[in-house]
Amino acid sequence: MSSHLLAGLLDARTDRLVTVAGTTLSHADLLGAAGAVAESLVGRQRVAVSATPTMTTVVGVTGALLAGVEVVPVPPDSGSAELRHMLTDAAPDAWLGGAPDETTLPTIDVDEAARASYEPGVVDSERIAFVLYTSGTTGLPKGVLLSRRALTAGLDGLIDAWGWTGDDTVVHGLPLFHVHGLVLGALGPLRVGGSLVHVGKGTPEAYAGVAGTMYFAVPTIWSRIAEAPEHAAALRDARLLVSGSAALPVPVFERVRELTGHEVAERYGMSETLITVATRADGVRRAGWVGVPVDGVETRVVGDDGAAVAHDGESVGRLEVRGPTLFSGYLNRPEATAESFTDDRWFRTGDVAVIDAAGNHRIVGRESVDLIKSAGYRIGAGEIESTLLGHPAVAECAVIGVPDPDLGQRIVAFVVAHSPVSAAELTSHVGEELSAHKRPREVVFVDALPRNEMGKVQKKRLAQ
Ligand code: MLC
Ligand code: AMP
Repeated sequence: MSSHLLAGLLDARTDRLVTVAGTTLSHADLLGAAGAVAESLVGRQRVAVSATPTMTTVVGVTGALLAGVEVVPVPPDSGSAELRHMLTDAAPDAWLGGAPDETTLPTIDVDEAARASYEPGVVDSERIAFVLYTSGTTGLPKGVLLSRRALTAGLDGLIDAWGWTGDDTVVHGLPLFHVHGLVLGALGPLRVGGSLVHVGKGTPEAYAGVAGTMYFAVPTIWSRIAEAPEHAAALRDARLLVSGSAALPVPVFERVRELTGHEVAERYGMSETLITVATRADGVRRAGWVGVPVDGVETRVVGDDGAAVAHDGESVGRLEVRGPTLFSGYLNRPEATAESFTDDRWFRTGDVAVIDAAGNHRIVGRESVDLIKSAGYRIGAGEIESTLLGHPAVAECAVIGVPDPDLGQRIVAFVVAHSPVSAAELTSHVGEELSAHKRPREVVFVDALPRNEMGKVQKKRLAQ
């Protein structure tokens, strides 16, 4: 395959189709519309895109990638504080496509009907393609800088692992502002030259309504499919069902197998590393295991002392990775970037894992209780706590993720209030400042938070 990130799209085929929220363009037409966007981006360095699940987003992002302009995919439901942070930190030149009402930046139109014959120039592979915002345990979300080299290597690893070709049609309903939906789910088909159907919202009914060869979903969607036999049956003719972004529960793997005849292929990754470990289409599928390193990636597990842990399928350690799929650092955060690597340049994932002698990986959990995964979204407890503390009625608070059969973890906030306030008011305060999926599902009012002698909140006791 050509080295261009969008190699498959550049073939401009008329029989490969991209459908997003009911609008369909052939690769030839998408290339024409994106070429017009690329022409309008001359002189721009970095643009923000309100990443709604629409064709406008796909055309806008594709145009920026053709032009070699950096994209900041902004979650469309971002609250005011989150939006302000991203715009200040990333300082984009303009909005591409629709912009939030309160913007003061110039906007550049995206016209899905435009057709330009744009000749993409050569773009340095280390040039940044995306600034993807992702939560840490504390503080505001960090901008993960993803180069074209990382995206190309990450997609090629999966193309190899899954025998993914231009004959495949990918079906999914994932958000277009994170790695899963944006990189795998949108750029993947454009790199390989295949078709895509984005169903809008990831419901079992929507997945069942489209005939595809590969279905991508987070465990929450698989678990809902496992509870909808009439829709699950529609996936029997697929080639590959893929799960990622959080752990797929073993009973869900088993139920999906009963209903569809397929063993879901799990893969593991992060915003900072892209997908580093994947179950191969022609490899072993084991419930609870996420596969082997993709081409070019190396992994290791280390103990508390930093020494390597045996790859014996049982010994647990901190997972570290290295390879060409890794990010280029956090935007404006050199210390955070440096801390995320070991002295010998392995990236510390923060996940705890087991590796067996054949190189298969099982993700056991996360090191920090302050990084929550809910419905596949990565959410920092610290960010929600700071936001709650910004409400005048809140004196103290602690946020945890508690196990949830549908969401993996659900966000629960423990609050000490010094004046009367309802749970609903606090929940909507978080939604207005941050975004919808960061809202606590439950608010528990307490007289005091459990603390140790050092004054630190004992989150494990709260979870009990
Ligand atoms: C949610 N709701 C609430 C609420 N939270 N209402 C009140 N209080 C709260 N705290 C509302 C929602 O707005 C919604 O309303 C309804 O409850 C159901 O919400 P939900 O349970 O969250 O479900 P849903 O909206 O159906 O979405 C589920 C989902 C979605 C799985 C489709 O969460 C999703 O797309 N997740 C994917 C995240 C993802 O892509 N992660 C990848 C990160 S990249 P209403 O009115 O709207 O119905 C990565 C790398 C890798 O991790 O390895 O892939
Ligand atoms: P994000 O940065 O949103 O991409 O989230 C990355 C995190 O998601 C990882 O550090 C893991 O904790 C989690 N994750 C991704 N894929 C899997 C998987 N297959 N199994 C378990 N956890 C996963």
